[in-house]
Amino acid sequence: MAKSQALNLGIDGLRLYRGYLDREAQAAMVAQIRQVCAAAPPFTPRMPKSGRPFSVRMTNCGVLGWVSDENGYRYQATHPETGQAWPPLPQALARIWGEIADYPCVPEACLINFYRASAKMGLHQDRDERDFAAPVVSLSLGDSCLFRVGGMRRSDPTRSFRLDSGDVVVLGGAARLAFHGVDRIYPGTSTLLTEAGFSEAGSGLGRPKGTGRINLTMRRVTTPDTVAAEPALNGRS
Ligand SMILES: O=C(O)CCC(=O)C(=O)O
Repeated sequence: MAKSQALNLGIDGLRLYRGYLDREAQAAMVAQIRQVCAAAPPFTPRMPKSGRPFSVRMTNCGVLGWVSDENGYRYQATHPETGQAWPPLPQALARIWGEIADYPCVPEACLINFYRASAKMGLHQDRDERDFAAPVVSLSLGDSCLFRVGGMRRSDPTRSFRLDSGDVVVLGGAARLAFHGVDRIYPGTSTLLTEAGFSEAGSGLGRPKGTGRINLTMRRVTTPDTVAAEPALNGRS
């Protein structure tokens, strides 16, 4: 696995690790995501109240998964369509968290977003978790995107930068509740998903087969009652 130094972009609490995963590790991660999709098929989330569909498709792994529909945003232990428990968090993802989250407990949820060429994600805060002391750790795979991040208020000034396949972003500390989103995908900027044979049918990604972007965000949802009872994952020991 490639490791890289965190870049300081001048946003307190935001760390960007360019090329955190090398190509081989990215391909191995895509293979793991395919297995997650086989057990927990991607679904189209809907906006609370209006029921308007998101442009991204989603699934989850971990003990909890994030879902959205007419009843609101929430974490739940089961897939909204199959009713089955989410598949476990792959060890390779838990390892990344352990190496850079600087938090003593395992992530409980990993939301997996599938972006086809035209998909985007509007500015939002990740605030459905109870424990904001834990960061959100996000891995990009496949086509590059333009990522935007602002402050604690939607109206705060924002900055945009490109995220490429293998990059990892940590939103922690002062940036934990920063508004952020994805303005656009740059189609055809990566061959990762094509070469990994990622199936369009499973992922909901756009044509040609395998293009698009996958984003994984690991989150701690609940506040740990007894930190000592949790397996420590800090890779820096
Ligand atoms: O796709 C990304 O890079 C961001 C995803 C995101 O903001 C989210 O899942 O809350």
